[in-house]
Amino acid sequence: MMKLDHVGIAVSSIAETLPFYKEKLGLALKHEESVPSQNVRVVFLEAGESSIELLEPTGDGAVAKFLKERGPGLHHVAFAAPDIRAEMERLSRAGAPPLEKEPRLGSRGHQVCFLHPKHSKGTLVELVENG
Ligand code: CMX
Repeated sequence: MMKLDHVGIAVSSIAETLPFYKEKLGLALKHEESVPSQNVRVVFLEAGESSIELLEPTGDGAVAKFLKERGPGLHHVAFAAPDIRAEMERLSRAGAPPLEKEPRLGSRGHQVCFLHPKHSKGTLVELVENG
């Protein structure tokens, strides 16, 4: 069974959003990073065995486009894939090929890939190899 790794939320400003998650909900900040290849700055907050990722655009890219077209909110759900290449091949054979042919380096130094929202009828899905 796939485990939820994190939920990604697109925000216009991490600084303005963080107090809600940290102070109102009481979630602990566990990681922050800039991902220049995606033109985003991200923070991860601990939520049990999963995390909440806040993504703020630092330039043109998927998150900036998402915010412009759809506004802030749920951007993707990410599942842990202990063997991401095997999972990508399995999904391709099952008719839901990832956007990438090969896994690529994502935040926290993990290999990642994405599945277009058309496969899930509306939600962008990420796979993260973090073992
Ligand atoms: N969740 C749900 N739907 C989304 C979406 C998202 N995150 N992003 C775009 N869409 C929708 C659009 O609103 C549009 O819907 P309609 O057809 O109903 O208008 C449709 O998907 C458009 O799809 P598209 O024309 O194929 O492509 P886009 O240029 O909008 O790009 C996507 C969409 C998923 C292919 C692109 O955002 C992508 O490659 N994402 C993967 C990489 C990424 O998101 N990186 C940022 C996170 C990095 C990180 O976590 O570190």
